[in-house]
Amino acid sequence: MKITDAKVIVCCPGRNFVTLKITTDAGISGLGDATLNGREKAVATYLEAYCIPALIGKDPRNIEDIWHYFYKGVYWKRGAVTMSALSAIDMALWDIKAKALNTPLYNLLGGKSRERVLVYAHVTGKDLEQTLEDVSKKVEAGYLAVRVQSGIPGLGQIYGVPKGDKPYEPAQKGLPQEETWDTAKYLNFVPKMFAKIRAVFGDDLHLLHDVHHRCTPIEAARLAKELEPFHLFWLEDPVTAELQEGLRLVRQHSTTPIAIGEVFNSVYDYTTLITEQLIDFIRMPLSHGGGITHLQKVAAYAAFYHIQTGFHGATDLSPVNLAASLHFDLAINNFGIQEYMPHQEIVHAVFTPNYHYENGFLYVDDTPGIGVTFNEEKAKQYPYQTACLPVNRKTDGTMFYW
Ligand code: CS2
Ligand code: MG
Repeated sequence: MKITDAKVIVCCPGRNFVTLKITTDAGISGLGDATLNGREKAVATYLEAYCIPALIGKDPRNIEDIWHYFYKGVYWKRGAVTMSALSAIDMALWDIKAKALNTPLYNLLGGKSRERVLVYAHVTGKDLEQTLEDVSKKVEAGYLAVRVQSGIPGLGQIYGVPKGDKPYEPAQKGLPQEETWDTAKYLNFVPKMFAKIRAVFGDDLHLLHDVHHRCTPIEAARLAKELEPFHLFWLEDPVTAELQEGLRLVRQHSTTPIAIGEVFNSVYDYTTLITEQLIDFIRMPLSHGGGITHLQKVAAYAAFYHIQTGFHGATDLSPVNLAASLHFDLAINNFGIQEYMPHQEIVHAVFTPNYHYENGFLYVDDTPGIGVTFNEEKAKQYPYQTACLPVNRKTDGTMFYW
């Protein structure tokens, strides 16, 4: 079998997505998600200029060799753009292989370890009252796990809180919008929020929270310690994790489980975190972390340190990534939970998913391959629109992490 063509389709059905389609001489094609929120054109250009020409003529069945061609063979290694491109190539090759063997992808990953995938929903609100209402809505919808983000008294627009009634999409058209932040106000509010949620909804609902990289290690240690009575399923990205050893300070002070890695793109981002058991869940998604080939290795490595998966699954990762993640989630033993932010209906005009939600779980069907179909004609109706993630300043004007 030979790769005869490959192309990148950038489209914007409600938000931007980058999709790689690889076609073979057997008439089988595969899809990969190359979306990197706010940096879509960078990944598309890298694929078109430097990857696709080298893909033509290769045997798509040699996934491991092609992975290393675009990893070891590239002098300037790693990084979000290059690894998102490699992830999409890898995803598309696994899609082709499974289709060629006429089997759903999970069968190539060890088969089913479970029949369904536990997911968590996003709960949000401009204030505590609205947030509690949204918890109720998600519980009524059958979710067993919810990630809770809320507006902070005294602060304006912050991460995780939609504007008005629009669905939450952090990337906005044009140049980055500015948000403001006050860690002291945040640290004073969040424990009170979870105390209230536990008081109203009891102990069984899995509660998660995303700090979104905004504490110093000692601030994160304080927060993790103060949240212990509420038994969170996880506290996500408590600190910006370029300094992996920073998590030692958090670990010393709290038993609140920690999840990290949605902004990571290779195993090397995790080595200290995993080997020193500083985390409990790996978040690095298939579409940014080197695809199935690399995440198989990282998830296996993590398993020996009692660490589970909890893949990123925000709406800025496409249905191709979500479906591939579900196959992976079904197969591995150390699965933890899957993030599930349902895409807007308009997205399904272009991407036809092969998964469905039911009572707190996602189910993927037995369509061969990853199982998502992509309508190229429809995609043309939604041209790319420049959109950037916000930037974030402390209330004193200091530039901070978003
Ligand atoms: C968030 C993401 O889902 C999450 O955990 O951290 O929504 C993140 O803000 C976006 O993916 C950024 O594009
Ligand atoms: Mg996050």
